[in-house]
Amino acid sequence: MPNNNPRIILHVDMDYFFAQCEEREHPELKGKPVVICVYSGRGGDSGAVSTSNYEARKFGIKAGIPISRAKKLNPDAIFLPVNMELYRGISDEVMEILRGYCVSFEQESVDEAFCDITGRVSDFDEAKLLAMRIKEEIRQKVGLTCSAGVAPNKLIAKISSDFRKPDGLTVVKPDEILQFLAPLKITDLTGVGKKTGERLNELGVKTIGELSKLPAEELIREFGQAKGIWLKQASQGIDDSPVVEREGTEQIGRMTTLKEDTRDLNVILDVIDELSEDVFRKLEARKLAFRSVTFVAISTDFKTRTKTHMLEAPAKDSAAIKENVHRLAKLFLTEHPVTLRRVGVRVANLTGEKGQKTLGEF
Ligand code: DGT
Ligand code: CA
Ligand code: CA
Repeated sequence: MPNNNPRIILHVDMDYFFAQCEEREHPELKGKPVVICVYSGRGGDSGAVSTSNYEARKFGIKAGIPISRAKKLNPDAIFLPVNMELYRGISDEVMEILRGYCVSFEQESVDEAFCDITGRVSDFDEAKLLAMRIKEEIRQKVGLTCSAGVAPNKLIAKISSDFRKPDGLTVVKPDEILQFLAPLKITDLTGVGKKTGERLNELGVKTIGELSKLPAEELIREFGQAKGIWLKQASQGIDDSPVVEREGTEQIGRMTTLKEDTRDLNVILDVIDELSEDVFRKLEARKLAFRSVTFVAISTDFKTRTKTHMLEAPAKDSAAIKENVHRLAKLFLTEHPVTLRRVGVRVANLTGEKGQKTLGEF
């Protein structure tokens, strides 16, 4: 592609992700301060805050602070333990939607992804409309808000998704990059950590604009060749890294809410057959095989549980999905005396046509 045709990259980051997942599962929490805690296992309140919703942030409760301190800041906040299964399930729902819109896709963490939408839209104005549509689809289908950034590369897309939060959308066109970056703090530059930030501050550099004016030689002297050059380029918004699927992260799944809460095996099997067909169609379209099959169950008490089976060899037929997920669902119901609200089917450990990993490594 000629250089005068800019890439168009979308970055999506879910708002106060773990806490927002809990709000979705427990609507009565909405409007109250919610704090998600990683308990250290040493008893009592020992441990740290993983994240908090915006109501809790008003009290100064944020990721990384000790739980005991959070409790002092607001003893009436709702404190919940991390429920990673729930967040992964919801993350899969979001990623599945995003994947549908992009030429290439890269999940960056449980709540973040890059989509290369070059060619899917003809310019940045169309890209903005697409980003709005994707945000709306996530809101309707998943029930969560997110913040998005659209820019000519991953670096600027990520910074712009963080620019207005929550529920934000920031578009930075190629000729707006320098003016967008100039006033931002150097630590807003993804990849510039606390230590580098402090060193740059000592050199009298506070903003990205100021950083971009330092001679490359000075940065190289200070930080070494690779990092010096990177800092010089990043401060000018230059980033050529491609959007590529990360190995092992890819899963294909479908979830649905049951018409009525039930633990009737036949009803559940009918629903998971339909979900399995959907999953199979997606695999078939991309000629992918899978090695693991997962049954996802969300019970009426809002707990998400999964059961996974690893196949001995990769499979690519719908029967292998259905048979395994049937067995897992039966097993699940015998093991758990619960009534189900939502169910899902998911396959993972995906491989390409010839059996190699979907990415790189042979
Ligand atoms: P945001 O994006 O500012 O609206 O808020 P979050 O909570 O989505 O923050 P983000 O995107 O940095 O992190 C996504 C999730 O990852 C977050 O909901 C909880 C988890 N997480 C973030 N920071 C920490 C941390 O320091 N420790 C642990 N255990 N989990 C974290
Ligand atoms: Ca987030
Ligand atoms: Ca994030």
